[in-house]
Amino acid sequence: MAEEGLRKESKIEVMKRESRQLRGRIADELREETPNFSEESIQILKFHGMYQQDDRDLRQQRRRDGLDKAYSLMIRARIPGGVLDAEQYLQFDRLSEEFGNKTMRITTRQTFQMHGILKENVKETIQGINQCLITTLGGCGDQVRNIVGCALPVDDGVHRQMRADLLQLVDELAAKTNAYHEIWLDGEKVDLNPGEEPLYGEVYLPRKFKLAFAVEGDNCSDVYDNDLGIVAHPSGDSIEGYTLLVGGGMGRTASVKDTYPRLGTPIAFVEPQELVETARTIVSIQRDFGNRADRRYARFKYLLDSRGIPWFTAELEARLGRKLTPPRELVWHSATDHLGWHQHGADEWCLGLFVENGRIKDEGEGEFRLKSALRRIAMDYSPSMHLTTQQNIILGHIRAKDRAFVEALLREHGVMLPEEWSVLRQHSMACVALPTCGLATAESERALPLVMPDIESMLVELGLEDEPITIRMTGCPNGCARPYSAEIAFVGRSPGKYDLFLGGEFYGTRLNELYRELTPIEEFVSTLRPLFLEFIENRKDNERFGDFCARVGFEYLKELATV
Ligand code: SRM
Ligand code: SF4
Repeated sequence: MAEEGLRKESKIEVMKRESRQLRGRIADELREETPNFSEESIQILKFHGMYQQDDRDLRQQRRRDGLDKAYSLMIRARIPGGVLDAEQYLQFDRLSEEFGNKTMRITTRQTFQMHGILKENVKETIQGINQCLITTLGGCGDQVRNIVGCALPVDDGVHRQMRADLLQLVDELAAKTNAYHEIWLDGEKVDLNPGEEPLYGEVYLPRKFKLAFAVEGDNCSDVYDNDLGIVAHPSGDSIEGYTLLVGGGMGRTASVKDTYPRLGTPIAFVEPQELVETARTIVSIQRDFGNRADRRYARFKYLLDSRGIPWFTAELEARLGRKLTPPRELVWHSATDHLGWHQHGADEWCLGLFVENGRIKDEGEGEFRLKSALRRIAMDYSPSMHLTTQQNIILGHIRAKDRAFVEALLREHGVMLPEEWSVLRQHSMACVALPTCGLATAESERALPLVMPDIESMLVELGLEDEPITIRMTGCPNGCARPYSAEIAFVGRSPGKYDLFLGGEFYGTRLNELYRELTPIEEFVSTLRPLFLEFIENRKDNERFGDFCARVGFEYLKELATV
């Protein structure tokens, strides 16, 4: 499949090539008084960090009323490692109120998305984001995406070095086109010069490319799910080197059987000073050999599987001009997000807050007002803000004497402290899905909060309420909430129906498998209940739910379900 597709360039490759390093007709279309962009511009806009969408809740009614779709844009920033200061946070807050749908969404790649921005306001929104020194270039598109890593603001040598290396990679691997400045920031037009994109050339990458950092032992950022996972090995207060994993990715198409999720394969250990060159070379191999004919097979994982890891390492060694050192063994003891209070300096504390499915919003008067609470905290205490890859937020650099005030502010706004959420909820994620995602075939962000109380009640009844279990939902098989590495996953297939996957490993090192296709949402609890009963009965010492399902096997579990 992947090889076969190498013959003819896909339509999007042609669009990229003809876009003159991401210019296309965007600037002209911005001046036109239409509510939407052309198909060609939509594709190029992705590279600038935005998606054209329409409100799918309104589609039918508008069609009946003879109206066009309710178009708007989703804008995704690029926030390396998820770190913001309070002023930057407040700028997103202001922009989402003025131009967006008044919510902000922490994504599974620790950045912000704003939804509902009208075409006429998009330029001002981008300028507002840039005013606080954040870009949206690289938020989406066929290039290196937001580089993620553990968000805990630990100020030791290891985390400082990792952050510095992460930023160096952002610098090295980011698109360099001047188109972004020309279009959005009214920058001076420069003549196209062939060196404008030293890494990407004219056609960028065949597909998105994702990188994640972790410190050995703590896989909170799901390194295995990335095209390139980078695991730091500390030695005292510094990093001795990194183990690199290649070819992770979650996306699959339910109807195309030879698309699949894959976990990264450890291939090498590199010293810190070798990291940037090695990462850049890995990206260049995908650039030169990745499938540019069929986008379904264009991710790096398909290149690796079609040509094989030995081919890849040989190519990497040839390009680097040196032999690779074998990877270190990876041992994990945590993958939980860093919720609750942690001390990270002499008089500095951080508070990891659980944000249900990443949505920062206010709901009604006096009830749940997370957005107002965070605004007040940002204004009064100026914490650093750290978005996590599990859609949560950590407020950093809070002094001990302010802790009680911060908690009081949260309570005043109806915001629960992390420990007040169930253990299951703390390990849950859902992708956006409806009404904005054009690819959703089922609800996700709006559905998970509705089904969780019943699952939680069942776990309380069975005495399993303290059991950490990763549980994730998506509105289609694309895998935006990384469902295939969770212990339990509901993957939307059609309205109200989900494929149920089980048996992932808690630390994200084993993929789950399809247990029951097209499970109606009303049957989640009745489907899971016999499995949990069996788990209580037959688990080995401290065995986790995912490991138990994988050990006993689905045939056995399915028999139980029919008893
Ligand atoms: Fe994703 C496409 C949302 C993380 C795999 N993803 C989309 C789009 C843009 C839909 C579209 O193409 O029209 C979604 C926009 C929804 C909306 O209304 O906002 C969307 N993806 C998201 C976010 C916001 C989910 C979330 O709830 O947080 C995440 C934004 C991350 C970011 O800040 O960059 C998001 N997407 C992911 C992840 C998880 C990750 O990267 O850690 C994955 C799986 C990992 C991977 O890439 O393999 C992921 N998204 C996809 C895919 C499948 C790609 C593939 O290899 O087949 C698509 C569809 C596509 O690219 O064709 C997709
Ligand atoms: Fe949309 Fe599917 Fe991604 Fe969910 S998993 S945000 S439904 S593309």
